[in-house]
Amino acid sequence: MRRVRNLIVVLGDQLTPTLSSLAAADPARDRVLMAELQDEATYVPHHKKKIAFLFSAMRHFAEELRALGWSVDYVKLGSPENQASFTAQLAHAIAAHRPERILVTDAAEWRVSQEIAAWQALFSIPVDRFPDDRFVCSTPAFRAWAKGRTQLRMEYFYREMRRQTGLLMDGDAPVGGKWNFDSENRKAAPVDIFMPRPSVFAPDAITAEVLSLVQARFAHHFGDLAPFWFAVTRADAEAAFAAFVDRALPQFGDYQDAMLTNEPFLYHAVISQYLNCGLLDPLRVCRQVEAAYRSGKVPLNAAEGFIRQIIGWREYVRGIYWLKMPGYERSNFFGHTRELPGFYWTADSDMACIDAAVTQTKEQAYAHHIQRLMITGNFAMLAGVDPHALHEWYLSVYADAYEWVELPNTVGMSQFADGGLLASKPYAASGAYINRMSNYCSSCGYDVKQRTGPMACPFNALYWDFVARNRTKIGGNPRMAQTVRTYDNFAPDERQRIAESAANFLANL
Ligand code: FAD
Ligand code: DLZ
Ligand code: SF4
Repeated sequence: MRRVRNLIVVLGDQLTPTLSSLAAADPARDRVLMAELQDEATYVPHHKKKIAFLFSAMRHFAEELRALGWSVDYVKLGSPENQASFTAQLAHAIAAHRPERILVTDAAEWRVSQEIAAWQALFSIPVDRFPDDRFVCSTPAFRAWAKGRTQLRMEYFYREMRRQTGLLMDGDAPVGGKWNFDSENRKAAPVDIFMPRPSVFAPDAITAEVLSLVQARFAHHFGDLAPFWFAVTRADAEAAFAAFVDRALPQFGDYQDAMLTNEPFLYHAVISQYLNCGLLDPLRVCRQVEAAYRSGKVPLNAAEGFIRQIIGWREYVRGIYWLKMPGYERSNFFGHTRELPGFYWTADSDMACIDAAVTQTKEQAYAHHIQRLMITGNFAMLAGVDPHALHEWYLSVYADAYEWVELPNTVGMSQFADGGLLASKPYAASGAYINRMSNYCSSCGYDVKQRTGPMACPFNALYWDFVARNRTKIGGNPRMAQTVRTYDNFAPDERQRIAESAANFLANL
C-alpha cells in the first residue's frame, strides 16, 4: 500500500467539502479521517437528537466526500478500531497509515483547539492548521476591530460586516436608509395565526442505523430521539432553507420575539444546527435572503433582521469567544451560585412558560432565541443560578450548541455574567414582558398581574429582588437606572413583601 502523504482530520462540525484543510490536500494522494467519539458525545451529556443528527450528518458527509473522490476512514462508534478521543483516534490512524503530515482546519472551540495544538509534539509529525474560512470575519480581523474600543457593541460590528459583504447596501449606504429595522420586529403573534412548519425529512437507512446506535448507547441522555426529522445532507438542509425563505421569512421579522404555546418554531428558520456543522453556508444563505428581498418576495424588516442574526450576532459572538477564551467560561459578574433547578430537565416547575420551553427542548432539541433568552435564561439570572451550570445545560440540550456560539450567548447575553462586555444591559424581565410577548400566562397557575404572595408570578418578585440585590452593580448602567429608581420608590413594606416572596419561592426551588 502506498504511504499516505497527508492525513486530513475532519471534525464533526466541519462538514463542508470546500473546507480549508481539504482545499490544501489532494484526493488522489491524501486520506481523510473522521470518527464518532465517545468523549465528544459526552463531554457534556448531549441531547440524544443532537448526537443522532451529528453522527448521521457525519456519515452522509463521508459519503459525499467519497463521491468527490476522497478516501475516507470513517470510524463508527462501536467499531473495533474506534478510540474515545480525537488524539487517541489519530494515534491509531498514524500507526496504520504513517502519514507525512497531518492537516486540520482550526477547531471551532477552545477545548478541541488545545487538544490539536499538542499533536505536533506528541506525534513528532508536522501538523498544518488552516483557518476556518467559513466565517465572514476571521478571528484576527475581529481582534483588530475590538482593539482599543472600550465597548464592543454588536451594532457597529454588524455595520462593518454589511460594508464588507455588500449585503443590503446601496453603494455606501444601507438599503432603506437605516441599518437596523428591529423596532418593527416586536409583534406578539395572534393565537389563530397561520404557522408554517419547518421541513421534515424521513430517516433513511443511514439515519435509522444511527438512531439505533444512539438509543443503545445514550438512552440515559436528556431528550427524545423520535420523531427524528432533521435534514442530514447538504441537499436536504438547502431544501429546508429554501422552504423557510418561501414560507416563513416574509413574517420572520414581525414575529421574531413572539412565543406561543405548542408553536415551537413560529417563523424562525430552524437552521442553526445546519449552519453550525457546515451543511449550510452562512454567506450563501444571506445572499439568498437578499435576493428574495430584491425580487420583492420579502419585506426589508424581515431580510435585514435575518441577515443581522447571521453576519451580525453569529459572527460577533464568535469574535467575543475567541477574544476572551480561556477564562470567559468562568465569568460570574453577579457571583451567582445556585444549582440549576431540576425542572430544567423535567419541565415540572408549574410555571407555564418554563415548562413550555423545557418540554419543547426535550422534544425537539430546539427553542427559539426569545425562549432561551427571556424564559430559561431570564429565570436563571433572576434566581441567581450559577452561570457555568446554566452554560453546561445550554451546551447539552440544543442541536445547534457548540461552545463558541453557546457560551457568549449564555454567559454574556443572557446572564450578563461578563459584566456587560457583550450586552449593554441585563436581559432581566418580569412576568409583564412574558405576558406581552406570549400566551403562556393564560394557562399558568400563577397570576402574572400579582407582584407578591403565593399565587403571584414568580418572575415578578424575583425581578425586583434581582434589582434590589444588584442595585450597586447595575445602578450605574444608564439603561437600568430608571428601574432602580422605580424600586427605590416602592414603599418599604412593598419592598419587604418582594424580599419575602422571592425568598419563599427560592427556598422551595
Ligand atoms: P432564527 O431565529 O431563524 O435566526 C437565524 C439564524 O441566525 C440562526 O440559525 C443563527 O445561526 C443566527 N442567530 C440568531 N441569533 C443568534 C445569536 N444570538 N447568536 C448566534 N447566532 C444567532 N445559537 C446557536 O447557534 N447555538 C447555540 O448553542 C446557541 N445558544 C444560545 C444560548 C442562549 C442562552 C441564547 C439566548 C441564544 C443562543 N443561541 C445559540 C442563539 C439563538 O437562540 C439560536 O441561534 C437560534 O434560536 C437558532 O434558531 P433558528 O435557526 O430558528 O434561528
Ligand atoms: C458535538 C460533537 C459530537 C456529539 N460528537 C462528535 C464526534 O463524535 N466526532 C466529532 O468529530 N465531532 C463531534 N462533535 C463535534 C465536536 O465536538 C466539534 O468538532 C468540536 O466541538 C470542535 O469544535
Ligand atoms: Fe411564566 Fe409568570 Fe406567565 Fe406563569 S404567569 S407563564 S410563570 S410569566
